[in-house]
Amino acid sequence: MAVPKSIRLLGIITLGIFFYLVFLIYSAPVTIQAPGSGKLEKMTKDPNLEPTGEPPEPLRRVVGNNYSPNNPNSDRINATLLALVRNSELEDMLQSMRDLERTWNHKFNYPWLFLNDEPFTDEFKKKIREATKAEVNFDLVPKEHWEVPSWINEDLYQESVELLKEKVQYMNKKSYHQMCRWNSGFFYKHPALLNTRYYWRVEPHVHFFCDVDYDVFRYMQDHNKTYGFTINLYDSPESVAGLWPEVNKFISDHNHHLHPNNAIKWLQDDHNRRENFQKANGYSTCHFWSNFEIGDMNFWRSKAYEDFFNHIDRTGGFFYERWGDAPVHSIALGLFEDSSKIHWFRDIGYQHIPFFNCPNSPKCHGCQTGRFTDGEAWLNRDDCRPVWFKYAGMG
Ligand SMILES: Nc1nc2c(ncn2[C@@H]2O[C@H](COP(=O)(O)OP(=O)(O)O)[C@@H](O)[C@H]2O)c(=O)[nH]1
Ligand SMILES: *[C@@H]1O[C@H](CO)[C@@H](O)[C@H](O)[C@H]1NC(C)=O
Ligand SMILES: *[C@@H]1O[C@H](CO)[C@@H](O)[C@H](O)[C@H]1NC(C)=O
Ligand SMILES: [Mg+2]
Repeated sequence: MAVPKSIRLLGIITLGIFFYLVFLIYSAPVTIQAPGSGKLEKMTKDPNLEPTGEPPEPLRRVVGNNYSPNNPNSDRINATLLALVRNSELEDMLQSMRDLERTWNHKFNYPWLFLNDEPFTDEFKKKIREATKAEVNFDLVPKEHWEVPSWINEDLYQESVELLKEKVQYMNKKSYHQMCRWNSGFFYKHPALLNTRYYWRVEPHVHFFCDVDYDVFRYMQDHNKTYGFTINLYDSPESVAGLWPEVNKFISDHNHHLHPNNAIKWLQDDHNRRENFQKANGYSTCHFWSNFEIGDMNFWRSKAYEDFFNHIDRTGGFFYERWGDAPVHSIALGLFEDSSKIHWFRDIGYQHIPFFNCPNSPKCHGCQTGRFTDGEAWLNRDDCRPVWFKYAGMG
């Protein structure tokens, strides 16, 4: 049956408009605005597109055998690679290790420490040991660091799960809440870490893309850095709705803990993602993505952080909501630390699904320069780096 010409034309125009809209949505994710949100902050140019080299000297490099695995007088400092991981994640852990050993640790041979709430299997230990020539240690998380604290009411937890499970990922997975609480307030208290100052947190199933030819721990120490990150994100506001009000209570009683050069403006930014700020009751939800961290545990061991952690822990928010260690760490750093001591490791190419840090450097292979996500286009809105750079700079 012949379709009249006018109808055919209408069809073509409708299709045309449809594809144009699809094009708009996918070609310009950074300018998409949620209803009611303000204008999005825009970096004039993504710094990952600019040629990226090493951070400033002094940098400590391999010379002769100064970083050999068995050298008792090596140039290594008081630091370790650190992974909390389950036996079932062996293959994913090996993949992360292979990348980090290839790009960095086969040169510097820092020890690895693997922690677990259950004993590691012999197979796990054997395969992990084979993946590095550096020292490897395995240990259990002490029970009292992992178990659900006595003040958590099981019925209230179950009710909270029912309320939030549709909106908050992992809400119904109790071990995830335990893991977040442990990463917030306990990892640096592990007996095997008491003589260690710096750590590099490594998760299973992450990627490292760029050769790094200096000792990053030494960089932290020589440049007085407390914390290094690669990715800076917005969080799901429903997971932390009650956190900022508790932070405010804490601050009003402990004003003296605030650092004069803090980054509270980053934490309170309401410009880009106004709906996050509103749902999180005054917190931008911006945070350092903590599956990657290079840090100085003396910060977590400070009086300010201990007081802060105890305050928020007592409220039960790690269970009745799903406060993550990333927002908890980030809020503490943003309040109690000099923001110039927080370093963006722009030169460390990194991926944890679904986000990347991929600099423009001949030392990088296997990631697409400047790509922020390989997930859905709307995930590009989750980049909070512009807000961090605006308030704290790129140091
Ligand atoms: N031993 C142990 N490790 C866990 C548990 N839950 C999470 N982890 C570890 O905690 C980190 C974060 O968990 P992951 O599943 O990657 O969460 P996601 O990255 O937020 O999706 C990873 O290093 C996991 O191996 C647990 O119950 N036991
Ligand atoms: C390593 O760091 C820890 C924590 O800061 C400290 O107690 C310890 O004395 C340091 N050890 C060495 C050998 O520097
Ligand atoms: C780091 O701090 C020490 C002691 O406060 C100071 O002497 C040194 O100059 C600082 N170094 C840098 C690179 O800021
Ligand atoms: Mg993970």
